[in-house]
Order: sequence, then C-alpha cells, then structure tokens
Amino acid sequence: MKAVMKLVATAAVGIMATVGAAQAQQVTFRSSDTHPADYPTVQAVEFMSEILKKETDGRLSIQVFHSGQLGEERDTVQQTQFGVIDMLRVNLALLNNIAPITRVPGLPFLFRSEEHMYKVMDGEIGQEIMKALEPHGLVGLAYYDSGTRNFYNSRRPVRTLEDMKGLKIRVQQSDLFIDTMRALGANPTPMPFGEVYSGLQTGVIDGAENNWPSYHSTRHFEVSKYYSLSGHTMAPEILVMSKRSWDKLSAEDQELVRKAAQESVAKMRELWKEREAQSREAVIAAGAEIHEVDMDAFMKAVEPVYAKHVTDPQMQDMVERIRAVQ
Ligand code: GTR
Repeated sequence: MKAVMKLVATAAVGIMATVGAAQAQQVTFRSSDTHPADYPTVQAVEFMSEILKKETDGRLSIQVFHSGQLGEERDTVQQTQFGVIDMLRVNLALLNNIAPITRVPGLPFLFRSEEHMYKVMDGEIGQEIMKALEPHGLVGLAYYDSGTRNFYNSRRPVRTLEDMKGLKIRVQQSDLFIDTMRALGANPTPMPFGEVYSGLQTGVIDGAENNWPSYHSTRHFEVSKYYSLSGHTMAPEILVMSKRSWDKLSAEDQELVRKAAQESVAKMRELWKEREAQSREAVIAAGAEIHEVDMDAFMKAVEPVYAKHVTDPQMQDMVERIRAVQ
C-alpha cells in the first residue's frame, strides 16, 4: 500500500513538473475557421502549425477549431479583437466594416485575373491593407485564396441583369457586398454563412454567391442548382492574429509565426487549385447547371458601387495602383 502511495505521489509530482515546465514555455494558439476540416484554409493553418512545431521543438503550435465551432465569422472577428481567440482565418469581406481599406480587393471586377490578384496581394498593397488592421486589434499574417465568387439560386438560370431582378440573394455582412448586389438588381440579404443552407431550403432567400469549394462543401448546390459564372469579386481570405496574443510574443517568436504563415501560402494555393477542380466536377455531377452571364452589362452595372465606396484619396489611389499592376 505504502509503495503504491509513494508511486502515486511520485507520478503526481512528475506530472506537475512537466505541466509547470510546459506552461512556462508551450503556447498553443487557438485558431478559428468556419470551414470543415478538409477545406484548404483549415489545412493550410494545420500545415503552418506543423512548421511552427518543427521550428520550436513543439513549443509553439496551433489548434484549429474548424467548422465554425467557435461561432459565426462576425462574432469570431470580435473575439479575436478581444484576444479570446488567438487566430482567425476569415474572408476579407468580414473586415470591410471595421477597416474600410479592406474593401478595395473585394471591389467588383477589380482584378483582371488570379495572377493580377496574387501580384497585388503579395506586394506592398497587400501589406498596406494588413497594416490598416492593427489599430483594430488584428495583425495580418497571410492572404489565402478564395478564387472568384459566382451567383447561384434556386429559381432560374441567371444570364442577364434582367434575370437578377427580384431575386433575394444572401450576401456576407459587408456594406460593399450589399451594394454590389443591389447594383446588379437583386435584393441583398446579409446573413451569417451557417444559416444559408436552411435559408435556401425554406425559401427565405433565393440564392447566394460563392466560389466552387464553398458552394460544394456547404452542399448549397442541393438546394440551389443554377450557378452563374459572374466572377463578380475575388475578395481573398486572410489569416489574422489577435494583437493581444501577438504582443505577448517575443520578437523572435513573432518572426517565426510570420514566416510559418507565409510558408503556408504556397501550400494553400496548391490545395486550392486541386479543390476548385474537384468541387466543380462534383457539383456538376450532382446536377448543378452552369450558365455564362452577360459580362459587359454586369461590369457596367457596378460602376455606382465604386462611386459610393471608393471615397477617400487613399482608396482612390489604391484602386488606380491596382489597375496599373501588369
Ligand atoms: C467563403 C469564405 C468564408 C465566408 C463565406 C461566406 O468563401 O471562405 O470565410 O466568408 O465565403 O460567404 O460567408
């Protein structure tokens, strides 16, 4: 009995010592993502965690709470600002109402191609946008792909502006997206991502807009089969860290986190390309109908969105610089 007691006592001391040492050093960042475990954004942050673990012998790592476990995106943005969540992967649209300059990459039809978007976001403009988040408690770490967003709805094929009329289309909770949708003739309905499937199913909304992987992973195609290749925005994804969590790190650790985030970008792009092709194929096989739209008319219709949202000189200048990027 005595021997057993002694063993238990020794074991307990041992564990405490390990915990004590671990607490002093080990940091596991809590990161949030609305997407499921196999989605490229989630996988990219997992990949980043592996890099961090390797570089620090397991001292720094990331635990990704995927599938919206920590809440809908707008709430998780606030929690990240407060430091309740350390890291967040979110679409730039969700930051539009916090830092207006983040609207620029989401402006309709601004980027001519994916290459154009990469060049802009990988360069100094991308950095300037990240900097603008810091006064709002967020430190930008990396941009991830989100492809191009297209409309889909459950009522009819949309090819022309006329077809858009009267459709209730769910948008992200951003004034820019609300106004873009209105300019195209639809009735915008801002709504959290997690509510869209039931909204489509019950007919509260007629449609939504998203890239191939999201249209697929959410199974929205089951209840909304007309997909139109409008490509109206390429608002990228962003990985941010709470400024509160960031400020607790040493300069060396900040550097390690930045580097690991940057290294995860190439991985994400590779995963994204594969996923886009797979999702496209899967939804078509499941019965989604793909339609081309009258691009010239769509592009013309969104001009008032620029007049309304690109108001200050910094934004105007950024739009011009983006257009000049070859
Ligand atoms: C996805 C994006 C999510 C979320 C979602 C939405 O493409 O990755 O972060 O913004 O769209 O439409 O709400």
